[in-house]
Amino acid sequence: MEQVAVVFGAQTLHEEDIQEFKELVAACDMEIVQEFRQVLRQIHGNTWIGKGKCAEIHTFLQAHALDAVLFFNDLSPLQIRNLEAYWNINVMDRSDLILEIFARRAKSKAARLQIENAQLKRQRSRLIGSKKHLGRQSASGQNKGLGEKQLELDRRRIASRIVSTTRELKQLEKTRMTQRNARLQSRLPLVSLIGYTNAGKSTIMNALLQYSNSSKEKYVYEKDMLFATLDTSLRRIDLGHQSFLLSDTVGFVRDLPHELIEAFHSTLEEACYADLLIEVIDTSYADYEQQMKVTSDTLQALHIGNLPILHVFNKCDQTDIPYPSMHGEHLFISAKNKECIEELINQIRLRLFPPTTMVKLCIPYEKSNLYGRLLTQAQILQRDDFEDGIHLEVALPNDLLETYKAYMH
Ligand SMILES: Nc1nc2c(ncn2[C@@H]2O[C@H](COP(=O)(O)OP(=O)(O)OP(=O)(O)O)[C@@H](O)[C@H]2O)c(=O)[nH]1
Ligand SMILES: [Mg+2]
Repeated sequence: MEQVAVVFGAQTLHEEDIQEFKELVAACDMEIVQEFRQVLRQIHGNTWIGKGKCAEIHTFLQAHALDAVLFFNDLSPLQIRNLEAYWNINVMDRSDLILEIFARRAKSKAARLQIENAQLKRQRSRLIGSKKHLGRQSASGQNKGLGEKQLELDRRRIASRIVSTTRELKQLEKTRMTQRNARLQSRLPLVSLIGYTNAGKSTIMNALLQYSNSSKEKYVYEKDMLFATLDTSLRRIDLGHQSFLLSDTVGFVRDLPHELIEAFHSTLEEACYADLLIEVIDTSYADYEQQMKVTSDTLQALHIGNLPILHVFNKCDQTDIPYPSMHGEHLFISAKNKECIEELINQIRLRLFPPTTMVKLCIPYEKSNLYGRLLTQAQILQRDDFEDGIHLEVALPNDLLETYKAYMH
């Protein structure tokens, strides 16, 4: 396991944000050996933190062999380069850390390519900065040819890899589009689980899979860890004669690196076609309202803020809130409780499937176009052909009862 030091430097430091950052470090499988904190009166352009703190960290690093220093905030390419040169160690900021979590643990080909692409773009922006830096160095006569040649080689390598990953991603997008069209033709409605990381999305997906008696191989990974899920999974949920598709995907976190929002866009595009979004909220977390704000801001950034949404306040077993209970569009549950999952299913059913009544119809053969229409509007449970026409047993949406009244028998 890599050993790292962490620097918390900001004008205000909130304990929950510090805790969340430590959980991100753990999700990247790194061990924090030392923490440094500094409440900054002002941000220092070259190094973010002050001179004295830089020197203190330098002394610490000389006495301890660490793998990296992580910053709680984002840094500019110049700040990273200055700090790396001073401390002679790998320096990562918050965005680097989040991208690294994905790079280490994402499994699907699309997710891996998206992250590689995002990381390459960050590397490129750092190289652009270092041109000036090397320029200054060469003016004083140090390593002129060598540094510039290496820089040029790095730049070319990165540029060509960006081109090839972008091309591969486009190809994968085409495949996904074909799959999506097939799905749209299947006419199964799609429900997408979204929300802040660690809210319980995957746990809810597994509970719904269990409810619909799916085999255990279909279950997804759930764990008390930030970014436990890094790839999208799509599963079919069968409820007697009604079915829908359910997608589980990456959770959100505050201040996502913008390269990652871009990468999320294609991962989350499935959600753009959802008939219903289920936003899962960790109600046991003190500041869950802030997390809801992050989710709604991310949905806006992805242009899917206007889809129908059911808010599911999860983990009520760790609060005083009674559950299951429904208040407007807010459902309070615990994913670990069977009665709650039944109530969730009820709420999904109400939103996806209009209420129906079982009726028996007789459609004369000369009205076969009516039969064709019925196939798209209602669920046909039985068909028998008699002399006077097609006899059907149908689950008919209530708003169509009037239309087919003349054919009931
Ligand atoms: N007490 C309690 N724990 C829960 C509940 N729902 C989920 N958990 C736990 O919360 C942790 C996170 O659950 P996940 O389902 O992995 O969360 P997620 O939203 O998929 O998280 P990411 O994939 O990281 O975005 C797990 O340890 C679950 O067992 C609940 O209703 N009550
Ligand atoms: Mg998950």
